[in-house]
Amino acid sequence: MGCGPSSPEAERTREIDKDIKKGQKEDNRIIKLLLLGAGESGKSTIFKQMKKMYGAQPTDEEMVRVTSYVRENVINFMKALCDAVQDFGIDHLQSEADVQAVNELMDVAGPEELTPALAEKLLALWHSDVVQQAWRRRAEFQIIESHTVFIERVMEIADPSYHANFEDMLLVRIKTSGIRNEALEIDSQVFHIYDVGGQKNERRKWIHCFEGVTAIIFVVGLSEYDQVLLEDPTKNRMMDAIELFQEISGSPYFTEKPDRPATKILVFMNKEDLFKQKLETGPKINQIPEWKEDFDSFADIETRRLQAAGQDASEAVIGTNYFISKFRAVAPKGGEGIVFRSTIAIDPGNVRSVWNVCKIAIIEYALYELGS
Ligand SMILES: Nc1nc2c(ncn2[C@@H]2O[C@H](COP(=O)(O)OP(=O)(O)OP(=O)(O)O)[C@@H](O)[C@H]2O)c(=O)[nH]1
Ligand SMILES: [Mg+2]
Repeated sequence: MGCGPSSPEAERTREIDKDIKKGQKEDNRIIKLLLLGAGESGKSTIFKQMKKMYGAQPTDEEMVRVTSYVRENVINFMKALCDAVQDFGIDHLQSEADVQAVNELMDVAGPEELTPALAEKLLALWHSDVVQQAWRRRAEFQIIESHTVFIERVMEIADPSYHANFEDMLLVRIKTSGIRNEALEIDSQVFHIYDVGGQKNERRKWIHCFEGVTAIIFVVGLSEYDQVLLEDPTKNRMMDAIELFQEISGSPYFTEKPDRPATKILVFMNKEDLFKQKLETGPKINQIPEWKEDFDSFADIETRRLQAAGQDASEAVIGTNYFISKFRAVAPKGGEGIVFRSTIAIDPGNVRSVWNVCKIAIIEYALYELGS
């Protein structure tokens, strides 16, 4: 090896090396963010909020689709309740008008059949004693809990002039199948955000987006501590989320390696609004078989800790901290470095304020830890 003037070949090699390095640097500047979590936890709702915040507005075509889905969601909501009334054997309490309304509803084949006349009957049915009895036992069957908002507004939704707005778009339930992604510019950084389907049969597809991930937002349905999976009625949803989190947080794709640091993990304890409502009116955490063994002892210690620190020791805070402790316990190094936040994905103000803090953590992590 000499130190003399470089040959044209050596010069070209140097140029190519420089180009590769530049390309790698530019690639590194792209922040790859995955939204992971079980089905119905709220991933797509957060994805929609992010797209809206950073300029990707829903198209007219999408809103027409949402309008139709809202109508379908409200029909499915009432059908699920009527099925439950029958399954629970509480139909003997029904009035003749209720029986007719149920029969009419069960014949409805599509969203276009939701007429104002049917809507009126559905609203009366929803407020009837029998349906409310079934509603109180909703953990025993599958229903989208947030769709009380739709049934209360069914007269407006059934009106031919109804067009869904962005709030409705956040509330609507459309199951994700496969992987969606969107490139968004956030604070001068390019984020590639991935939204995946969370039901069990969707999870095997996730691996296709596991390379080169900067950060993961793992979404948990906090209010689902008393519910079972749609795809497996023997499995408690919160327990499934904890087991899934154990797999993800310990996956070799995301843990630290000699040539790269670990993927940044944030956990959104979502559906805080439904969680608080459920703690007031539904079963308590210590009544659920999966949690009753150690919840009370955790709550005792946690209450004393929070009170001594002069902090909010409400049932919701203690419940949230209890589940956070379960997630930490299954993560590597006791969940060190993992950020937990309570969220309400259907509330734009809430998501914006939580995201404003989280995005800084992600960008700083990408810039300093990953050295891009
Ligand atoms: N009240 C309330 N409803 C929520 C919240 N987050 C999500 N939802 C509703 O819960 C339902 C499921 O949310 P999605 O965002 O579709 O859930 P997902 O995780 O994308 O589900 P998959 O696509 O099956 O994996 C929708 O009807 C949402 O509107 C929340 O914080 N509060
Ligand atoms: Mg989804």
